[in-house]
Amino acid sequence: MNTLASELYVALVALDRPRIESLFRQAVSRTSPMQAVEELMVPALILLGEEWNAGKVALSQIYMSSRICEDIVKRILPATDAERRSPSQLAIVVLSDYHTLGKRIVLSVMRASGFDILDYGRMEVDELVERVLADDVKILLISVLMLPSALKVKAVRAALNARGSRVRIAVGGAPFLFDPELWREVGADAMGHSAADAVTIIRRWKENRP
Ligand code: B12
Repeated sequence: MNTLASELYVALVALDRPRIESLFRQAVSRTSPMQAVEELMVPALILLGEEWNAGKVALSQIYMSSRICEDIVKRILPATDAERRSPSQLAIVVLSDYHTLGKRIVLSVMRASGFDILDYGRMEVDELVERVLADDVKILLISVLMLPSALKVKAVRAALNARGSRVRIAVGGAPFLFDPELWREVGADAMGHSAADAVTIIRRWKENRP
């Protein structure tokens, strides 16, 4: 897997779509689609972000390579069906920023694990609060990758508390990985490092464990 990961990184930097697809297929044949995403794609994208920080790759390369990854994820992980008929007490959202890949992966894994979950797409604080109240959501998953967006979770929590909602909030994404105490500071009830963590947290809460 390690060799595949470094080859994938090189292919992503070169925006070599056929090579990316073929490396990804090899990984899937060795493990599972989800493991290939978590163990191959996510680390490669994080490394790209670090290289961008260090001025070694351009934002356009990150943009294009993440679009290619998003296409692959769309094809290999279970489709997201926003129009579910039965009411759900679970919802997921990207708060404020435009980094959507993490949410897509978490959503796919949740649905693949049998959870009926509403997909709110991308929302700002006020709209999110209204939707949570209108849908009577009991568990809200928030994905963010920018620090300013992470800090807005505080406003979501405060507005929901003020309106009497007892929704439980789980958060995930880069700012919470960079600062392990941030999730508590913004008033979330849990933080997950991966899509698999989202499933563990929700199972725990559904069984009324803290
Ligand atoms: C790809 C990428 C982009 C793409 C996004 C494409 C897309 N459709 O998503 C593009 C090029 C558009 C982009 C733009 C920008 N980006 Co950007 N981007 C990244 C990068 C390299 C990878 C993100 C990614 O897709 N990772 C893969 C996904 C699958 O991982 P993930 O989201 O973390 O999700 C996983 C876990 O965190 C977890 N998870 C996620 N959500 C949740 C939720 C719950 C409840 C749970 C339990 C788990 C969970 O499960 C997922 C699967 O494992 C990161 C680097 C990094 N370290 O994250 C920078 C990064 C997030 N970007 C950054 C910045 C600054 C920007 C820009 C401002 C750049 C600019 N100057 O314009 C813009 C802003 C866009 C905006 N307003 O939102 C910074 C943010 C810094 C900060 N602290 O705020 C980062 C951290 C780069 C860096 N090191 O500086 N970016």
